[in-house]
Parts: sequence; C-alpha cells; structure tokens
Amino acid sequence: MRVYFASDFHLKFTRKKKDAEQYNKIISFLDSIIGNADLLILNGDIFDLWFVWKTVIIKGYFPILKKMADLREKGCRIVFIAGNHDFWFRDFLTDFLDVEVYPDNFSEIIDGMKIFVSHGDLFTTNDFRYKIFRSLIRNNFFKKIFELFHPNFSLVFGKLLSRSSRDRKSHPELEIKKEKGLVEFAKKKLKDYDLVVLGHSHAPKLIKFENGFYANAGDWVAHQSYLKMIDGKLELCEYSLTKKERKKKKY
Ligand SMILES: [Mn+2]
Repeated sequence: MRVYFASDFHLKFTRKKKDAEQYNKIISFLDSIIGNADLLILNGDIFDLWFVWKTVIIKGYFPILKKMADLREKGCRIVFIAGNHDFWFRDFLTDFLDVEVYPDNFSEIIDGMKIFVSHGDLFTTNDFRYKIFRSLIRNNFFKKIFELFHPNFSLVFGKLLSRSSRDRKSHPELEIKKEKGLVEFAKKKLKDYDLVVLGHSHAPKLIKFENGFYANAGDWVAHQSYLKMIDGKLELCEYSLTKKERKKKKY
C-alpha cells in the first residue's frame, strides 16, 4: 500500500501574496500524489484556522478542498486528524469530501505495521494551562458562541486565538522541550506499535528505536516535508517544485 503522511501546512484563509507560494507548493505536492497514493494521512494543523458554520465554509480553502476531492475521486482514502489549529469539524469534510476525521488519533495495521498517528499537542510537555485551554476551545458551548457571529467577525477573533496558540511555541528552549516530550511519548507508545507518527513540532524526523519507528512529517512553513510508506517501507521526503511548476498559476 502507498501511504503518505503530512502535517502542519498551516494554511491561511486570507490570500496574502507571501502565502501564495506556500499554497502553490502544497497544491502541487497533492497533485503529484494523485493516482500514486492509496491513503493520505493529514495529521493536524493543515488549516491555520478551521471552522464550518451551519451554512458557510471558508472560501480561501477552496483550492485544497478541491484537491482533496480530486484525491478521493481517484480512489485515495483520506484520514484527517485534528491539530491544535483545526478541530471544529462539523460535517463538511466527512459528508461533502468523504474524508475520515479523527479528533485525537488514528491507529490501524497497514502492511503488517501497527501504526499510531496523532498531532501531538497533548504529548509535548506537562503543560496544564494548555490542557485547560485545549478543552475549553474544543468545547461545544464555545463553538456555538463562535458560530453566532458573522464569519468576517468570528474569523478575526479566531485569528487571534490561532496566533496565541502558535506563539506558545516560538521560544527555542520550549521547542527543545516540546520535541523531547514527543520523542518520550513515542518511545512509550512503541511498546504497543511499530510506527508512531506525530506532528506539531515542525521538525521532520525518522528515528529507529529498538521496538519500531518514530516519525514526524515536519511542516510546510519552514520545510516541505512529508513521510512516505510504500509497502511498509518508510522514507522521509522533501518536496520541491519543478521549474515548469514554479511558473504555473499561483493559487
Ligand atoms: Mn500544532
């Protein structure tokens, strides 16, 4: 089976020029796996901010949603695991795009490998404040309030929340601590699994431990990294555009 893992695209809903290049690379990457992938696992923080109202979706995400639809049409199964920036799902991804959505983690046996995939924001450090913040913003009551306001207003507010979530990881010391937390968690999990894939740290990694592998698919902010598992064989890759693609229309 051909499995692709990617996380932390951090796609913005606004169309600024500086984001266009990143968007272009992501779309081109997804294009490149159409017809070559049996399963795509999107492991959180794909959207920098995700929200679906009862009747409204965010138009800035149309190109990637279209690409997901193309992948589905060509028979690629898509698994989407919530991150700390995208967790308010409602029905859109599942009912309109036929994507499987998991709020916390995903596990399955693929090509004889017992795999566990999670974004990882819960496993970084013993951050009690973050755990409270996380359960608060994932709460249905909070979601209902957010929904009451006009999208233009809610999204500005959401942007502030999303920024506060991102700023938490901007100190280098915290970054090291965070990565350490993920590795520690993965090591424990490897007692029961052959492969543990996390995201969140934005640091691409593939490490072989005694019991199995820990991998982090990295991000598409500082890298263009993804993890590939073809017939059970793992490879950490970096995507780059061809010259022709660079000239192509920007999204
Ligand atoms: Mn994250």
